[in-house]
Amino acid sequence: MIRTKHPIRSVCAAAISLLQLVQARVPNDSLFQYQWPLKNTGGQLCQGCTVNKVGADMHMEQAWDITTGDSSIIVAILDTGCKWRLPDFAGRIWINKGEIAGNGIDDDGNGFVDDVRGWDFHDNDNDPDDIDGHGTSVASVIGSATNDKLGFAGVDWKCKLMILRDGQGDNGLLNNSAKAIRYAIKMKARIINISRGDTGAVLSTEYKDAVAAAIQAGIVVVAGSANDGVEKISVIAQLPGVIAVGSTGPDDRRAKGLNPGSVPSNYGDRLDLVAPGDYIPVLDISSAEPYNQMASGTSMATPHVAGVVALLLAQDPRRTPAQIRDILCSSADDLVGDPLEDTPGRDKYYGCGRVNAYRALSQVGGIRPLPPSLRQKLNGPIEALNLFTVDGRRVMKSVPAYGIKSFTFTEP
Ligand SMILES: [Ca+2]
Ligand SMILES: [Ca+2]
Ligand SMILES: [Ca+2]
Ligand SMILES: [Ca+2]
Repeated sequence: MIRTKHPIRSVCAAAISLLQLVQARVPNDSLFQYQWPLKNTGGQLCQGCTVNKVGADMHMEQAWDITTGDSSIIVAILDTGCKWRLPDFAGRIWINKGEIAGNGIDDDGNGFVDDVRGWDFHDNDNDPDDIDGHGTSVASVIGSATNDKLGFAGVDWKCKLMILRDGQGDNGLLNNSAKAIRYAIKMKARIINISRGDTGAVLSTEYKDAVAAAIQAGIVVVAGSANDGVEKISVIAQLPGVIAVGSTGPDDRRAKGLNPGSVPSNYGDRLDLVAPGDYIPVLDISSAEPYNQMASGTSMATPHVAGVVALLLAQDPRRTPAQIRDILCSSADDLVGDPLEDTPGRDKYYGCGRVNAYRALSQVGGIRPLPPSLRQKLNGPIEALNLFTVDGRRVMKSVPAYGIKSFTFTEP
């Protein structure tokens, strides 16, 4: 009789250890609790925000139990640069190991002198620092130093951020971007993040060729759908093979700009999927305190997807851009948004649905092809990031100031 207890105990112990195997991995970053895109606990985010919905998130805690990333995966960020000296980027910035700093020599022969940490294609120098703030915010979503007890967690904990400054605010020239894409190809990036939504621009052959070459080289290119709230997808996001990303809020619905601080998300048949983009806690450079602001727009949705792509490539670096897009699409959460827009299956407002990192990483095989994309007629302004403070001080662009009283970051 007594002996039979041992097997039962063993079974119980095995069941407990199995439960422990699938439990969530929670980073110790001090402000993780505010990062609703990673885990949405439903708490109030800010005054005037859309209501937070429990589970309206990318399911990162479960995803990180599968992988937290790989330091060999390089994510190129084409943006306004990055305030890479911030402590919450420690260890995350890509370093060109073939280049010796400060000797005035192009040691690795890639055509750029002393390009130790990316390149500034706007000023044509080797310091892709950020004086705008947009690129820093984007970079913080993908790859804030994670599990370092400080500030934010990134979607990916280990990938390296290749900082390629190709513009300054809205004045970036796309011919700088084409050069930056060529650099990313040459220096073996696996992902290119383009948080830029231009529905009116005529893209140069140089630019289109560079994007096509990147995808041909196996680079996953992710771009935002643009921020006008209309049925027009950015000319960049609709290039063949590019993953087109729209924006949702903490209620899992498409961002419509109806509440203060919300920035409306463009939609259309070419949209691939949506990701959290409204009210995103981000690193900010407008004051000495980098942790008191949120940002909204498809600019913020795009790096959430880029971060998940980095995890998918960490899981299997052989995956092609088309396979990555199919995995993201077939694993996205359908029917979580506004029922009038998020109809069963793919729709023009949510694409395949809201990105779900855990389901994406759980889905080994089972890839299904996507329907061919439709061409869209294009017109409209270049997108802007709406960055605002918790106390209502307007920092940049787009919407009027408003007061947020309940959103306060506190260091433990
Ligand atoms: Ca060089
Ligand atoms: Ca050098
Ligand atoms: Ca951190
Ligand atoms: Ca749907």
